[in-house]
Amino acid sequence: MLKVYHAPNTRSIRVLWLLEELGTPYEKETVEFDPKYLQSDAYLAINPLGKLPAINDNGLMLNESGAIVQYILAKHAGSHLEPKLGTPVYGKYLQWLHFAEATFMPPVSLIIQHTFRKPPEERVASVVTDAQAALKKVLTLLDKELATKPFICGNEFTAADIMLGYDLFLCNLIRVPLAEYANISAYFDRLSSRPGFQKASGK
Ligand SMILES: N[C@@H](CCC(=O)N[C@@H](CS)C(=O)NCC(=O)O)C(=O)O
Repeated sequence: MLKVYHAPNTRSIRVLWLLEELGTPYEKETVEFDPKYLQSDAYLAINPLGKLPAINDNGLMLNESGAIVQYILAKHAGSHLEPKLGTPVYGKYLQWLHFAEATFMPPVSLIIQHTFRKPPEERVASVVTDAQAALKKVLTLLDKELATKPFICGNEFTAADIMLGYDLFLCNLIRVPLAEYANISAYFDRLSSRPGFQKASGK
């Protein structure tokens, strides 16, 4: 059975949420989100980068959340969580799926690092200012996209919403003022009321 290594509030929420939406059985191992454990030989044997998430699917180890999401979906080809291959919306779906980690997350991670994680003497205020400006562009774009549709690909909830939903969960956690973006706020309410999200995020 597919095993997911998880820690609360981390990107492993994306994987658990996807599995919950698919209704597929899985095993969850909750690990300590502590550098000592993540850099231990025991955990580095699971993920050589010492990060979360990681999965073990019958000996196949993967550790990049977007790739894990695509891998699991490929095993559930034709599921309700992806638009049909070959349709124009499929291209948009892939773009949003990857936008979540490749474009949305970097400024969020920089804000977290330089506001909470690094020791105060290593925090750089201008990094935070620049990251906030980059994040504002991302949120403005997303808010505009969501003006006319309930989910990022239209009327149907897809795995791209799972990828983006985690980003918004994290924004909320670090008090990014999402209330300034009416469409995003309504979207996040829709996403976070789903039982799969609530189970995955421990809410
Ligand atoms: N691009 C990777 C990022 C993984 C990542 O940075 N995970 C964070 C938790 S959300 C982590 O484990 N951080 C621990 C560290 O960097 O020491 C993914 O999407 O899986």
